[in-house]
Amino acid sequence: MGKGWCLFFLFWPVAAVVSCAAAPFIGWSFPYDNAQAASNLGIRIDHLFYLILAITAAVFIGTQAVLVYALWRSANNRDERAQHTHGNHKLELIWSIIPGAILLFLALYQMNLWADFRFKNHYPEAAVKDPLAEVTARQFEWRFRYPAIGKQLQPKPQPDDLYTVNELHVPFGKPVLIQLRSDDVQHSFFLPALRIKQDALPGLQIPVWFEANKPGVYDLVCAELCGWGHYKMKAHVIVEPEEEYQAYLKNLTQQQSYDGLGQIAANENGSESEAAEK
Ligand SMILES: [Cu+2]
Repeated sequence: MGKGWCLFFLFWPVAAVVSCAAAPFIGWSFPYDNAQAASNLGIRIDHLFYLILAITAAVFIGTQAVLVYALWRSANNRDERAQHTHGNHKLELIWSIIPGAILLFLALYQMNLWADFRFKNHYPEAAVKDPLAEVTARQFEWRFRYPAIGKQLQPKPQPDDLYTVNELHVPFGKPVLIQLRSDDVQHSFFLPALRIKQDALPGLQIPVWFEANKPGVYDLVCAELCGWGHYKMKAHVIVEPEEEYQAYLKNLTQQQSYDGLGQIAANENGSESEAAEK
């Protein structure tokens, strides 16, 4: 193999490493502000991702360097013959034990995060006691049901529940829990900016908790191919301070109980927060 080919095979791993290293600076990395997750769990998940990325990057760079070295050496010395060996007990032990140890380390290292994320007995108590809303995925939209102000979310819909479609308001700085359901087929509740993803399964009510740590408007998308309209199953999650969230609920209550006569009672906070959204 000529030196040109050596350079060709050197170019691709270098291009891969450079583009990965540059990704966060040119917006190719995780979504939103400097690729930083908008939830506390999300930041921990990202740390885990970067740890695994660092380990795989070290292995990738090491193996590619050896490969290019071997190519370069054979290009320089055409007479040198490769040595054929068959089976090396020591080498096989080494390349079984090292990856095994790394996998074991990762498995143990991520256990706390996984438990905090997925085990119901690790969920924050306050959020479990007073769920924020019920989220129902259906072909092809997201429906949200909040309890009336001052009341708790009931498993069955109540006459004074508040409803919205494709817009979920969430206070930031405190853990919240939603009850996730599906009306028809399998969907997936995916908040990329918060690194939250949970399948919604017909017949099941699945609790999902998260703590948003930055105000903002974030995408909520369906991450499970659920039919022809899957692509348009997009909603927004508006993360805002607690007061604004309460004002929003107040406004929603007024709109929903409006009987069509006269004007909707003035609610300065509510109309203000609504205006701010637009
Ligand atoms: Cu879908």
